[in-house]
Amino acid sequence: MTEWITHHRSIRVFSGLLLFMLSVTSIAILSAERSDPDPALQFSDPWVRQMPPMTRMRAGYVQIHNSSNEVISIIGVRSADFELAEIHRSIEIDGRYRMQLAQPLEVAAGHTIELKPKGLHVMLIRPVEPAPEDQIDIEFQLSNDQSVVVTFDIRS
Ligand SMILES: [Cu+2]
Repeated sequence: MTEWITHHRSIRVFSGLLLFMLSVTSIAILSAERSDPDPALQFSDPWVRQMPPMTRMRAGYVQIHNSSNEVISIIGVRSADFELAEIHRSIEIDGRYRMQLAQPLEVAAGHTIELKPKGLHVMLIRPVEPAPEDQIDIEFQLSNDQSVVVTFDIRS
């Protein structure tokens, strides 16, 4: 009888722990998808160039304005639709374009930077099947611990 009570108690402790772990997991998922309501950086005119479905890489473009009074850096980007996302800079060397990693990307206080063709871009690498057709959500992680989810339109 004593043994049964002990056993019963441990099940209750275990299910309590399981519930706790589940709620921590859901909080983590919610915060990963949540945009901060008043982010230091504002994103405008976000778009990704339409590519054939089999293309392994896409480029995203957007204007980024820093409305705060301090330097804010973009320290990471990610999208659930791609295995990997990075900010790159295209540079022309001897008439050929090459790309280099441009992270962290600093935006000076009060300034606007433009990610545009042949310049800075968000590189989206290896789409998760099925490849998105209309819109792509990209999350920007900022140096002030804010994160911003921006919906990019796919355009030709
Ligand atoms: Cu690139």
